[in-house]
Amino acid sequence: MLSFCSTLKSSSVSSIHSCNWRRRKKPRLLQISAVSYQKFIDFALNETKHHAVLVPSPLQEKFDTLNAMDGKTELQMLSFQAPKIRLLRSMYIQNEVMQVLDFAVFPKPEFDVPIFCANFFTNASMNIVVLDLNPLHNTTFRREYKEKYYKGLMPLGLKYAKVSDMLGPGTLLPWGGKLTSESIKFFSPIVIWSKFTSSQDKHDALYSAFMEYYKAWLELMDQAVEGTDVSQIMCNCEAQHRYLTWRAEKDPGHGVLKKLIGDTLAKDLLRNFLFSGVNELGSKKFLDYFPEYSCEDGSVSEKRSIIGKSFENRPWDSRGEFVGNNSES
Ligand code: BLA
Repeated sequence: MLSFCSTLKSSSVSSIHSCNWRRRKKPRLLQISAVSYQKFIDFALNETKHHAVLVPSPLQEKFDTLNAMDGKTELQMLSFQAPKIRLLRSMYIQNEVMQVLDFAVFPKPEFDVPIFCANFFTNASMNIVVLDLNPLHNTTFRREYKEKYYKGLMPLGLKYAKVSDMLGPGTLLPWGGKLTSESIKFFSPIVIWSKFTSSQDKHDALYSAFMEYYKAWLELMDQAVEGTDVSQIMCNCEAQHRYLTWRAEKDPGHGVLKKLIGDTLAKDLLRNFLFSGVNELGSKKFLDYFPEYSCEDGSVSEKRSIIGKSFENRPWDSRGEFVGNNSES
């Protein structure tokens, strides 16, 4: 189903090669911005191999390389599984003016370890970045969960959230400002949420944060002990399903994906690759989890947020306690 676009690739490639000497140079915007998310993927896969035996996921066969309708954009998909990992998958999108990385690792439901989440969108003028170990359970209400996973990670979070003396004043990856209020519940106290214009320093800081966060996640995975309590496993499963349901419906990347590959393929990619498990891990629907999005006719509201945007500043203090909107005017 995903392969019909592949003809677009060959036509775009041949049109580039058939150009004559008057051809203008390809725009080099992204080379200037000094970023390539390929090395992030290479690092993560290499590092994972030191901790687990990765085998290709059954999804790999269907979701491989895809060429967008514009004939200029390539989407590269990779997916694996491992004894403790239900799905490790990455999507890397690139063209002459944009690069996107969506890298996530979902544990098997027997483990309550957080979900590793790296979402980076880069175009000529802006970088939009989310890097986190997304909690499976609410870190405000489930104190023991917060203690178990985030207490030890707070120094790492603070390192990237605070002024770095070594690298000059100011935070390298400053809080990105107001965001969809509903999203904050899926983030942990160490989330890096940032928006910035490209510079070598920022991209180096992002790569360094990615490496450190990923190593930290792998450590958690190494230490994780398989749960045996059925109700606990069911609880992990539902938490992951709720997360997948949210993202498959409301992730901010949908618009870009639909533009690149059309509504039908985008939906297929979202439900069967990026957030695979949404059809299998549970039977609840979006409105069962998020009834506030219900329209009068019973359909799901197209709005991304019902509450609106909030959290101008980081809503956690240095101990990882949620302080919400207190710091807002
Ligand atoms: C913007 N992406 C955003 C924003 C967030 C995220 C918080 C700011 C806008 C907002 O407030 O919603 C990311 N939100 C997340 C993540 C979670 C969440 C990771 O709730 C997890 C629970 N981003 C991608 C991909 C693309 C992309 C794959 O991850 C494109 C294919 C694009 N993200 C993208 C764009 C914007 C954005 C274009 C800015 C436009 C907008 O805000 O609508």
